[in-house]
Amino acid sequence: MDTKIIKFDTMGDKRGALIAIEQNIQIPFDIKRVYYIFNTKKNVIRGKHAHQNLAQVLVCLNGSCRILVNDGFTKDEYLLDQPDKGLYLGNNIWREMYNFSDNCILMVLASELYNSDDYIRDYEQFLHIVAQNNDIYIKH
Ligand code: T46
Repeated sequence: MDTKIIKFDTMGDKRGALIAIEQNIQIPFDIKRVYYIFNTKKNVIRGKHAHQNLAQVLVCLNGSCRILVNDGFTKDEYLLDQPDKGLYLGNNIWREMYNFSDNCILMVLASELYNSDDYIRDYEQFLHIVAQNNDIYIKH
């Protein structure tokens, strides 16, 4: 699966901690966009889509949340609960974010500008695209 955890070095001194993130160093792409998700209500599931041409790294700056990832063959779950832990997501990964703590701030670094046409929001269509990409014949 095209996902991985990236650990960031924490620099610090007696005043506190600092993490620096640079494109093509800690992040394996040019960063074209940054957004952050916060004030997410309890019991809400966000995401529920995949991207065709977008790499992203998700970092929980405060609080915690869980991320389900699914490449059409296997599923995995990550807990993001530390600002020194990033979750890299490549193309064609179905993602669902849930269990947001009240104080959760989820920052996302993205390889492309926002493009609503890049989203695959239908799960059956996602499975179909994954099967096509892997030359798997789908019986109807
Ligand atoms: C993803 C997960 C991790 C914009 O106008 N520009 C943007 O850059 C983004 C990301 C969103 N929006 C608008 C589109 C919607 O009207 O913000 C609203 C909420 O977006 P969405 O429902 O897509 O949010 P999530 O949390 O379900 O998904 C987001 C990203 O969209 C998605 O790419 O991988 O976070």
